[in-house]
Amino acid sequence: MQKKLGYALMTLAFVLVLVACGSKNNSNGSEPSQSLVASEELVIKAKSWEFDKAEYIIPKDTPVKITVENLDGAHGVLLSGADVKIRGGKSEVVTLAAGTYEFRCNIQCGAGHGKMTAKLIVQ
Ligand SMILES: [Cu+2]
Repeated sequence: MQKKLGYALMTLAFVLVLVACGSKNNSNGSEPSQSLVASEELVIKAKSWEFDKAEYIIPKDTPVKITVENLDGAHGVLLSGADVKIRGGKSEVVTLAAGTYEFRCNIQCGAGHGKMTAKLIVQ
């Protein structure tokens, strides 16, 4: 009788140890970090020698990911009135105050380089 009780207690202790260890696994509830995620996105397409639009519109005071895509040649965007420079093939997250920003190609890309201007309207 004594032996049986002892065995039962041993078994119970063993089960408790297993349960305690098993419950450790579910404690990694870490959420993905959200560092400067742009809520809006703008793609400016550049080719020789123009941008795909004369005017681009983005919301003010909002992080916007601006991507400059080269359709042909190598171009870039230099925004006047803001410290923003984006090379073709690259993206930049910018937050701008309301206003109209002129921009131009900032890479010497050939004969029509001087014509490569457009506007970014932030409103
Ligand atoms: Cu150019």
